[in-house]
Amino acid sequence: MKTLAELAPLLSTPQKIAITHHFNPDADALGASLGLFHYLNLLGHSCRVISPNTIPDFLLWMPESYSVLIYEENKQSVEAVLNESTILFSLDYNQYSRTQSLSDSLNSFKGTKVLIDHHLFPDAAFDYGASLPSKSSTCEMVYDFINANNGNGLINLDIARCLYAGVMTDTGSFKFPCTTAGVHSLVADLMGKGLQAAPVHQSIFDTFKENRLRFLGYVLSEKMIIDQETHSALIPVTKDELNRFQLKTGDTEGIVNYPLSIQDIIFSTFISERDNEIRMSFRSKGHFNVNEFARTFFNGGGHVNAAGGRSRVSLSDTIELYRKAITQTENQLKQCYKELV
Ligand SMILES: [Mn+2]
Repeated sequence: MKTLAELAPLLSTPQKIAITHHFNPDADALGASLGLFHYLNLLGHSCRVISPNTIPDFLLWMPESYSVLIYEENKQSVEAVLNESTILFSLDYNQYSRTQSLSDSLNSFKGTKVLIDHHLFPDAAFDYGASLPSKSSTCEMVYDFINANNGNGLINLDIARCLYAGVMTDTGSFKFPCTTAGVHSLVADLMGKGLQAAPVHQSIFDTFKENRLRFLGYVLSEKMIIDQETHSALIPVTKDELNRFQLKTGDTEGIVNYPLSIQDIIFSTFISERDNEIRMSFRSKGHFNVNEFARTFFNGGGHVNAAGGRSRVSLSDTIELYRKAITQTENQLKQCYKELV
């Protein structure tokens, strides 16, 4: 894979560009896509953002989110855009399978394939790009890319708001260890260009419907299981409970983080029973590697402090597997706890 810097000559003439992100886009995936979209358009390229599936409501404020093509709703238009594009950007994911049903079309893309991502283990399919786990977010990498191309002067409020959203969410509002001095410099630079940070924060975090907050109250009060011995917490929820509170996709987002606000808890797991599978989210504080935990036990992965996984057995069997996994990692959990305090 060639570096992003080597892409510059190709971008010196107007190109048709398709920008994609992973299934179930979050603020980093969509923010990076639209931030790059606005920037490349300013350079005279003709761009389209393609999302594998629908964009959650709390991200629809992003400038031009309504122009994003949704593959699941508009397969023919997406195929047409991919056919006429010369460059394909993959943002916030590094394996085409992360786009689910879109992956076949991306795999057979004939033009130049570019990767900008911050996850581990990139696929060999990309011609140019980088996947840097040391970076807080894909939005930070898009910002770096713009700067490396001497484009900082082109960063307008639309770009600033999109990029800020991804950096803010992927750093847990600037509290995760990936919040480097560089991240704060980026924010200072964007604010220097007129970015209002508070409204971005509000549009993303203060958008709960009543049922969602009541569900949060219910699970924290009735479902959260704390194991002080291993410094871990588990929240399992059934399909019935999700239905009872009429939750929509994305409504359980963030619940996994709450147990980490308890003193001495360094590892948190959220398990939810969905239509065809059991979904799992993992979060940790300090050195406990949830990417490794998810990979080893639950066919998943992610980052050191945030990862996801899945299970094809029943909810109760999954909980049983989880308990076995905790037993196997107990010493590691205790060691990581000691290092933290
Ligand atoms: Mn990300």
